[in-house]
Amino acid sequence: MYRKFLSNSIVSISGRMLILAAAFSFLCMFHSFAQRVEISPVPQSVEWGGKAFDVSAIARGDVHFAEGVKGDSALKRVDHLIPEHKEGYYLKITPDSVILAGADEAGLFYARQTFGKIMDVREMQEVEIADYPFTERRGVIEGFYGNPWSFDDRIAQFEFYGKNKLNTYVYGPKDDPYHHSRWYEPYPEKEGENIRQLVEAADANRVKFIWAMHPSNSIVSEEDRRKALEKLEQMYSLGVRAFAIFFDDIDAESVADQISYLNFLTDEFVDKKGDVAPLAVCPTQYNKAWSKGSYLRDMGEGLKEGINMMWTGDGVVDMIESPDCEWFTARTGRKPFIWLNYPVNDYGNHNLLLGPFTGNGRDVYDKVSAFCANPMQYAEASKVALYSMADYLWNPTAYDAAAAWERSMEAIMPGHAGVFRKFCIDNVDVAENKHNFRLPDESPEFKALLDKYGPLSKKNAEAYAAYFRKMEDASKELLLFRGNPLVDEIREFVEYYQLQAQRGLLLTEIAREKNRKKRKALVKQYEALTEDADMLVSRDYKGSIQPVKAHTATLYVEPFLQRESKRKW
Ligand code: 14T
Repeated sequence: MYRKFLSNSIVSISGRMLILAAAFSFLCMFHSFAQRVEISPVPQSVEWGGKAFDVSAIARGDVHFAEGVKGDSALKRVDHLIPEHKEGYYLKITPDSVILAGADEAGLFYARQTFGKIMDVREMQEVEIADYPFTERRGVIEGFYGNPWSFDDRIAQFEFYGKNKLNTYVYGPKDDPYHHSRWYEPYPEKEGENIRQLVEAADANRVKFIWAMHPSNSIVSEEDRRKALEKLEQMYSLGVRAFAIFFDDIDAESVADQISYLNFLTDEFVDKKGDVAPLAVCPTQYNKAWSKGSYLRDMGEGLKEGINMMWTGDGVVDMIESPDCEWFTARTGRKPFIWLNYPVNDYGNHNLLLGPFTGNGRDVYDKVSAFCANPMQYAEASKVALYSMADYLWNPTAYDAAAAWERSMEAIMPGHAGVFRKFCIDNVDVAENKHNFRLPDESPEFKALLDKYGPLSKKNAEAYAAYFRKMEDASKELLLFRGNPLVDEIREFVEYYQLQAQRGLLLTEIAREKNRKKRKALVKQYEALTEDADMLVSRDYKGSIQPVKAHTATLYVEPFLQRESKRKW
């Protein structure tokens, strides 16, 4: 609407008038932009208009609301505008009305999510949105080794998934004994009750809760199968209506036994219940590098229709491109249920993975049956990657990794995006690991300093010091937060980062200190801080599966500190 005005006015006038018109339209533009909100995932189509109404108009009852799903009589006039896509919606705000029209119930839910975001500002703008997801099943697979997420972590996640239009959650933390090592034991009363509440919270956010069981090789005997049915029955009684079976990370697998087990559970449980979704399975050969013989073909051929097979891509930790999916589908006759091993860090858990979400193809959305990310045991910190992934899966053609990453900062640390961003930019890479998976875009500004100045000297010390001061400022501000779930979760990492900044500052002082004795004293201080940093341990509480030494900025900053501190000062 606004664009039209701008082009009309420019054609009809010229010279000085043009400048005036340009200035006027610039002001208008500024005004209208100020009230726009950034909607994430980025909708398929958005047309902003002029001012609609003040939020208080809603409370006064001055705004007419029409909400519903396709077919509802109240939505007759906009019926043809609702996208013909599952989970799609049409949303329109005019000066006196709001229309929220879903293609289905999920679509209406997402229309409300988008509207909730638009309501963030006091003065709302006219807008017309037609939106729907490209990828049908989008979400998270809690499938890592180490401390499982807590109940509160998961509740917060589901709310986050609702907001970011993710619709799937797979429960399969390796270190929940009732999932893996003692899969055959029923959840005790309290843990069971927690699952029930989680399923409810997932439902309330339109998230499908898939509970996974990892029976390893105990799948053949009559007793094993009876126990499996009993366990699934318990989970059903707690509200679970979708299940997965994991066979990853075991040896001596028998594909025939696995097939017969899954088909047995389908006949004896899924089909008998009638309201349970088809099973999903994580095969033992879950990536291309590990696949050999006829395993995948056999499984694809032998499994009952509708059973989805999980797949991590060309390797265990690898981004997904459409040829990877095609390779899989050619063998199994099924679209892969992607298990993306990012931002999981259980194979390199000293590092947090807080960089942009990149590397997956824009054209995989219709070549997968689902796309789920395995996150870090740090649930809040995982939101950095998950926010962007949600955007990528919803609207891959418009996906801009850098822009999504920037937006995520404000969504995750409202009001403090800048300091959190500083911490994130220095925590991208996962350091050396057995999968040879590296993320080279860490600390780009520090890298630029290294390229420009090389080793520390009296002359360049100030340039390096400026960088370390920014690190220190960011860590100080973050550490002030108490009771913030994100900062509390990663506190030891932020403390390490602060000490790292201070170590860097000490080195720059050393480089500038003329007095040898004073230099020696500063080196002592440096060593003391390094010892303090080495003692920082995350997940160091009673009952922790495994404590984790916290490291930060390991790609360029830490190696620089270690190199420089070893010089003869
Ligand atoms: F099932 C799979 F798709 C999968 O990825 N399984 C595990 C998973 O639980 C873990 O979080 C992930 C990342 O470390 O990798 C798989 O676990 C492994 C992978 C290995 F290559 C465990 C040991 C390995 F040597």
